[in-house]
Amino acid sequence: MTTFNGKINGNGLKIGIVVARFNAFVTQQLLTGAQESLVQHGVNETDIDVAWVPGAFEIPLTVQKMITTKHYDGVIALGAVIRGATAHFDYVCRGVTTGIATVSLATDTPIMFGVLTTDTIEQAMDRAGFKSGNKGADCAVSLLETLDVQRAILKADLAQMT
Ligand code: INI
Repeated sequence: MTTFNGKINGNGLKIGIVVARFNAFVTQQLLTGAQESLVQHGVNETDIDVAWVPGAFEIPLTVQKMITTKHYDGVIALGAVIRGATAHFDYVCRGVTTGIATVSLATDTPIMFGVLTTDTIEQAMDRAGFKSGNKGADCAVSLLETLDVQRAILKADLAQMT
């Protein structure tokens, strides 16, 4: 039996970040958290590219565009969808969640889901570094771990073939 574990090591990795401008007072905090955490774990600042989009609904297509360039090992998607009085919340949430999952599987590329979906502004701010952690920073660590565990699986597979 083999157990694969990923290490949190960003050396040599190129990372794309797609961030929604809607609720920017929250998403800017998520972005800062992600950038700081990536650099803290060894990613060069110059190897992190950021694309701003109008809202969370626009995230999946832009992530796909980034991945298509083949410049990035993985991508972090950041946004904040806050429930209002309309059903728009549900449509945007559904679009961004299924969109990101579809793009990740179709392109065989890790995409971290750093889109907050909350009932209130306070809940979103809490998760953006104001109280209970920063979802952007969490996504950075999750991405590095996911990339490393994939590397370990591929390495073991190659070793078996030789
Ligand atoms: N986009 C968000 O990122 N967060 C929201 O809370 C939000 N709400 O509530 O409407 C939102 N809407 C915009 C949407 O993502 C698209 O940008 C827009 O519909 C244009 O396609």
